[in-house]
Amino acid sequence: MEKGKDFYERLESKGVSRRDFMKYCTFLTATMGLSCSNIQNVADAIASPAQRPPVIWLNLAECTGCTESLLRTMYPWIDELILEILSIEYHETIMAAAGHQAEENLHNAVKKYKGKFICVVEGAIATKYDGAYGKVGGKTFLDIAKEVCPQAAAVVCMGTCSSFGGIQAAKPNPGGYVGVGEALGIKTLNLPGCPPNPVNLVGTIVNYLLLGKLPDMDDKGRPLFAYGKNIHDQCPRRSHFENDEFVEEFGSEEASMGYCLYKLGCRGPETYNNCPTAKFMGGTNWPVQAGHPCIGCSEPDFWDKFTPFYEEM
Ligand code: FSX
Ligand code: SF4
Ligand code: F3S
Repeated sequence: MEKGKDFYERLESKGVSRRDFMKYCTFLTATMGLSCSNIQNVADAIASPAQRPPVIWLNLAECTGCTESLLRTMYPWIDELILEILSIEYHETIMAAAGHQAEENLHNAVKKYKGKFICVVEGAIATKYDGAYGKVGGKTFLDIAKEVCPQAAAVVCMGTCSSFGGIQAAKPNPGGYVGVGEALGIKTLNLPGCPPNPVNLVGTIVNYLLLGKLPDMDDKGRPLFAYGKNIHDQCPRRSHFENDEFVEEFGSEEASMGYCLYKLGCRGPETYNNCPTAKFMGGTNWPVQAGHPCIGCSEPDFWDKFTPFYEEM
């Protein structure tokens, strides 16, 4: 039987052609830094995964922008894709259960998939006053994370808040908010960005499905395929104050999109992320292309380190 036949039929019933899906896989393969000979492997890993890793998704102190960015991309079928490759056992924002039933679901999922599930965390954790600054269902975020994260096969932090504390950790930070790794003293894979780019979560998961391990990371726990270069080194606006190499590399259309925003406070030179190549909304645009300086939203402590925004560094 053709690999993933049901999957393609389901996509087609949503108006997504196989061609659209392969275009997405080509984009994903390039984003993951793999050669194009892997496109079919990437497509197979999504269409007919050998295993669907169970996922428990926690929402702690955050604005839910991370889930929004995941579910509201230009691809109306990305939710389908995510649900195809992952087996989401618990997700506070998208599940139907509430109250005691939700608590029970979480407890049961942790017990059933102990040592096997991926824990995706959105949001920071309050550490002062026994974590009293952040609670859900009568339990502190700190206690929930302590209960769930150490039982996981891997902890993936989605967004700057869970990775490094984010806006909750900005001065004066009365609740003592920090990222998950720091709060629990564990190693996490971090996908910072406020919000992060969903393609980097999909890339991380596909890497796990293809190779059975998490991607290589830098000293801040960020996957190198996405955070290995700074924004400035990949920015087409550089062509206006540097050299013509960018015109050659990106083409004259990209290179003519406007002047450098450094004097308007762009933090691209100090920010590591793949926004210029992965872009947002299904690859259509990213802040600097839209005319807004990069505010460094994926860097640790960016609210303290990079404010006031719109002022030259
Ligand atoms: Fe933080 Fe995410 Fe910014 Fe918001 O969950 S990274 S405030 S986009 O929602 O955590
Ligand atoms: Fe660098 Fe920002 Fe200028 Fe782009 S707009 S070249 S990232 S300083
Ligand atoms: Fe954030 Fe800068 Fe990218 S503000 S979204 S890291 S361009």
